[in-house]
Amino acid sequence: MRLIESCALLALLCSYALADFQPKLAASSNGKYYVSLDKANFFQAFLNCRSAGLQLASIRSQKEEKDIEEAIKGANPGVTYLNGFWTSGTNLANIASSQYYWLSTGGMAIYTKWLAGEPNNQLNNEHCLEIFLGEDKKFVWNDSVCTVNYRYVCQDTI
Ligand SMILES: [Ca+2]
Repeated sequence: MRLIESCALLALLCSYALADFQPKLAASSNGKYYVSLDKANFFQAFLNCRSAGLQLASIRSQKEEKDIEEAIKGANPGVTYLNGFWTSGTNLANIASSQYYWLSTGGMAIYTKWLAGEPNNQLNNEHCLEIFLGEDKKFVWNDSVCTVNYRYVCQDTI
């Protein structure tokens, strides 16, 4: 096989291999957010977003919160009570603190939308931030167990 054919074959194989690692994502109407169709734990969600050239989402303002809520609703017309989605929020760098940081940006979570009573670090085992649809059909935040599988939201720019 000539060199050029080898390279072409390698590129083809690589593109298939990469395709196998692409998470299933639904793009939001504004093209900024990608809502997963699969579930993964917090760490795998972070890797899945990166493997798609994206970042696990961060929510730094009311505007970003609203945009992410719209993206989730848009990707999930049937989204129901308690459906949770991972963001990049975590306090794993210092679990003694209830201050959360966005792993994708390194920034402190200043804007917040915690459900009343959260983050509660239940059983001293909740260190990752999910956004979920609350009982009153409004999205709120909760600290949850990082190894639980949830859907997740990626974003294309920070
Ligand atoms: Ca909690």
